[in-house]
Amino acid sequence: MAKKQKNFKVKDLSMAAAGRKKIEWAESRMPVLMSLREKYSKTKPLKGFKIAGCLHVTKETAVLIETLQAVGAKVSWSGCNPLSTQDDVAAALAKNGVSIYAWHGMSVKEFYWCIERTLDFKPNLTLDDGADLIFTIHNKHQELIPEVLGGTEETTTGVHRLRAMADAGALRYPIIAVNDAETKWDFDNVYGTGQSTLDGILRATSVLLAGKNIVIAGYGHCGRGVAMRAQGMGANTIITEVKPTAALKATLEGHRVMKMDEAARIGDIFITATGVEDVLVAKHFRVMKDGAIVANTGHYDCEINLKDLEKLKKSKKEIRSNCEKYVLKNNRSIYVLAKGRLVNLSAAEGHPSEVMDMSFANQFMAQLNLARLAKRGKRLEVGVHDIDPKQDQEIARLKLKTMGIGIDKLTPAQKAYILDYSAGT
Ligand code: 9W1
Repeated sequence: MAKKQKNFKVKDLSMAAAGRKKIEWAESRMPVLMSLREKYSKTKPLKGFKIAGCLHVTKETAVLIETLQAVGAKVSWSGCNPLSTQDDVAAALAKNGVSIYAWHGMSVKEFYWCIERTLDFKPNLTLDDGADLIFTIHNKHQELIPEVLGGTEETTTGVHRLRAMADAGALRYPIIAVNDAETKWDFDNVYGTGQSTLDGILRATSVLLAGKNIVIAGYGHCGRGVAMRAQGMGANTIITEVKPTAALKATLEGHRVMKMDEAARIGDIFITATGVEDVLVAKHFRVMKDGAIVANTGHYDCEINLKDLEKLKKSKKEIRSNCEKYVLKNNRSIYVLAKGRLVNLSAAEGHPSEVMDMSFANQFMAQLNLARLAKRGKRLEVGVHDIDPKQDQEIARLKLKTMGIGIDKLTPAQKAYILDYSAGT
């Protein structure tokens, strides 16, 4: 008798029970996605569809995957970052029949091997975070393209690259840009990063935030979220910026704004959230107070120039997990969290499940829309499409409902008033 081929590869299947507990916890915090699961598991609108996904294998992603399965889809999956896979979650998914290829710490070669394995069942829908799956299909497996009805993309970076690809005429199947939903990017960046960054700093240090001078470099969505939460914890927030309108906004939202050269002297905790390199360099480290803590929550790990700090140091040691103490030649100490990498991912658990609930509800609905069109014999035009704005509002409405919050409706008279241009003043 032929041996049944194993259709997954994970670190250790015996971790499945621990992973299952994490997934159960996430389910209890993701009511929108769970309500969509319940609603559509009766009609199973994804029956007959094969979805290949490439997205961080986390407890939240597991809730998305099992929702897709519950409404009839066959699913294969790989992680979109070699370091973001939670091995226990991957084990739980493998045990539950997902063709999953993901383990923490894989090599780049293994990363692409995993993506290819998720294509073995010839998917008709793709779900991406960073577009690697779409790129692999376009570059190495063009024979699959006629079968693919469309794909969805989770991130800003992925959407940028896909738009460039579409402009160059190289994109060959339609994509829905999940990132551009307001219930995705706005909530991820502001409330997701805001809380998880402070969470990471607290797990790595357990310091009191109240009364501290917390310097936040960058007042984009992420910086604004971090500043808002730090303020709420009783910190004295200081913002550094290069953009006049952002600096003005920060000022009017109750933060002090100053140059980094000045802030470096008075900060107790520094958090970079700019997206550019060399925000904190030698001249800043030299003047920092003894005991200053520095952390990064921007996408790249070059915002804090650790090479400069290495040159200034007398000694270095890990004093807590994710916390390294540098003693400088001037005898002052500076503590660097998570080696300058994203502190919210390294020292905490990424965005809270409640935030991922909305992002993944958008993913789910976008996949459903692609399938619905296909069943009517239609397909979106090849190109990058926005999320339906009605869907965006619907997800926000569902989220409010799960929180027990009711909102008002415009009366017909109010609607008419808005559209009336004859009244003037
Ligand atoms: N995405 N489920 C690490 C997350 C890595 C990660 C990354 C998230 C989620 C930013 C997506 C060690 C979760 C994710 C836990 C974790 C992301 C990179 C999520 C936040 C983004 C490069 N980017 N994200 N939860 N790793 O939180 O899917 O713990």
